[in-house]
Amino acid sequence: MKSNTKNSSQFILPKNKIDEFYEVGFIIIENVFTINEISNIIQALNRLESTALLLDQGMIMHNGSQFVIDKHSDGSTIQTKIKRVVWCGSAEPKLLKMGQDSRLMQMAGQIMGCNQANHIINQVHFKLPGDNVFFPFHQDSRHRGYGTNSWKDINGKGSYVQMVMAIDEVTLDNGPMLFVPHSCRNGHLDLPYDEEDETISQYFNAEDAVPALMNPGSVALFGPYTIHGSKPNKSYKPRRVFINGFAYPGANFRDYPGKGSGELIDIHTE
Ligand SMILES: O=C(O)CCC(=O)C(=O)O
Repeated sequence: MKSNTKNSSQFILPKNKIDEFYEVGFIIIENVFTINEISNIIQALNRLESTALLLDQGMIMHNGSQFVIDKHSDGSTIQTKIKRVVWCGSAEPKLLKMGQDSRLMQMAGQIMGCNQANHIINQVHFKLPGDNVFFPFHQDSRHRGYGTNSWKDINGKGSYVQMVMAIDEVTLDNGPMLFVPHSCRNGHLDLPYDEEDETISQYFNAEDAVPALMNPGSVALFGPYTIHGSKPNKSYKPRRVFINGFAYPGANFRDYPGKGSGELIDIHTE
């Protein structure tokens, strides 16, 4: 078990924000991280991107992180699409430290009502211009294995929180995350993970989804049942996000890829 020590002052979420998290399904907390901290994260992301260019395609374990990469040739050059880097903090320890920063951990504790949490997601999405990376509408409860032996909802409220930190400015053009307000109220729906599957429209109306526009350093928080997705980046600038996910102790039974993933972390409130 590890304790989060960095920046150990109290970071308090107002009660109305916690209520909004459970009622609307997502909240955005602005300016959680400073521009200096974001610059440090960018240096780590640049190194991960350079590494990805040298790796084969597929799901490649490298330095304890899983790089998910597509490569294709356009005739003369090889194009690399980095879909995600899972448990990125093994290859770049600074990202593990930032992912367990006390501001994130304290928000996780206040939302889930716990003083420890399992850190199960520590991931980067690059979404570079022209890479056509997108994420079909889904609930994270599917990825966590709700309804199977992989997950037990211990706190009766989903037992999970995902936090997406904006590294670049997130605009309407660069593929912002799209959240369907109040979709969390219906619990786990077992949605098909496929944009083409028309049965998905019986569960929600994609036109209701709202974009999460954020400045670098802001963090979007959402629960396991909130329906969300994102479209490709149509701009000329990257839309990188750094994602961390925390489970209520005892909720998760799945092993996630990455050296050290799933660690139980103590949450200090002062
Ligand atoms: O990076 C994105 O746009 C999608 C992220 C996402 O779907 C998630 O964090 O569950």
